[in-house]
Amino acid sequence: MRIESIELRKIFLPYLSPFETSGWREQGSHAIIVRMQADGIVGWGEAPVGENPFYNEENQKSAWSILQDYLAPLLLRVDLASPWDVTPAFARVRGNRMAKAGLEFTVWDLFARREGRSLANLLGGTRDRVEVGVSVGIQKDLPTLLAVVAGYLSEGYSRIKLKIKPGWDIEPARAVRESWPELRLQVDANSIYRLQDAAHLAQLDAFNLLLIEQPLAHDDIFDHAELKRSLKSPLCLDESIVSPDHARWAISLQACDIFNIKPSRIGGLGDAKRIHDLAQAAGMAVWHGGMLETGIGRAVNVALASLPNFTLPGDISANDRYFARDIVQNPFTLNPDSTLTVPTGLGHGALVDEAYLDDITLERWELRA
Ligand code: SMG
Ligand code: MG
Repeated sequence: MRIESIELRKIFLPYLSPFETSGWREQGSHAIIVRMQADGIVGWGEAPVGENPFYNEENQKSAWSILQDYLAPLLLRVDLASPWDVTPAFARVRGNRMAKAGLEFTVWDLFARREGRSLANLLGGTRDRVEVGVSVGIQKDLPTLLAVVAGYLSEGYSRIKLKIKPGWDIEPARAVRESWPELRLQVDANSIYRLQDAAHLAQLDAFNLLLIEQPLAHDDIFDHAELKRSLKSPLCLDESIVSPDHARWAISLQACDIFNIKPSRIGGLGDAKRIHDLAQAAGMAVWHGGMLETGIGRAVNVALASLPNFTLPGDISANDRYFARDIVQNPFTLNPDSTLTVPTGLGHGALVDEAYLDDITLERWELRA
């Protein structure tokens, strides 16, 4: 397959409410949306970069320039035998994995459409529904947090993740656990703690958590291995696992019990599937994370989460948890059993609302072969 054109758009799509983590607060999606044409087919993808380089090193401006100056021109020069050829074609460009993923997802969508298959089917998905939960940002006080959690539970979500930071960790976890003794509950620190906080973090063991996600540095594996020995709660890595090699190192060092897999963080679906397979072979569970994607990235995530070793609920909530209006005509809705239905149509299945996408586009750029 030769890609004939690549169109990029910078967007701003406001969230229903700001999302706050241990290190930043964002008001909306600053993703880059990708549209490609090949063999008379149109494919769509998303690089779910943020406004600022606070989750990883990338942001909307950096991804915009790396895509235009390097990745899009490289992709137009390759004859693709399969979507697996994209990642090696980008190997000379270090890092910048979300920018790479935006293009790689789109190529998977094109191949799936050309073969008349769904993306989930092409990836080897085995489920028709995926279990999901909600990631709840840091709130102004405990009563507000309990009201927000109660709201999501009443919508039918059966697993809650709390964002934590020093001063907003033990008490929020305790308050939610006391209110809902049976709730599937987990926490995510986004790299705010250090190894010397081990005794403090061990207090979270009292709350029967599914997991504690990424307490230590974004690029650490070594200290997490030591921290894990002092925690009873399962330890999960997110930011630290950016490639199959990182996954292999973490497994070998016994640095965690569980991986959060986000194909955007990993540079694409190919390497995300490799990590899924490595974890499965090592007897380690994985679950699907989220980057508050628009309906396009969300459809990609749902397809990947249909693979067999995704055995814990994903941070892949229904579109209406994020946006008053999304840029797709077929948003996911939550099933009563806290699942989303895996699309069975062509490609990832998101039907882009191009008129609304135009409305929220800040800048457009196109490259033709
Ligand atoms: O997509 O529902 C979602 C958000 C899930 O908490 C979530 N993601 O570290 O796992 C994580 C965070 C990163 C969000 S960055 C804006
Ligand atoms: Mg995380």
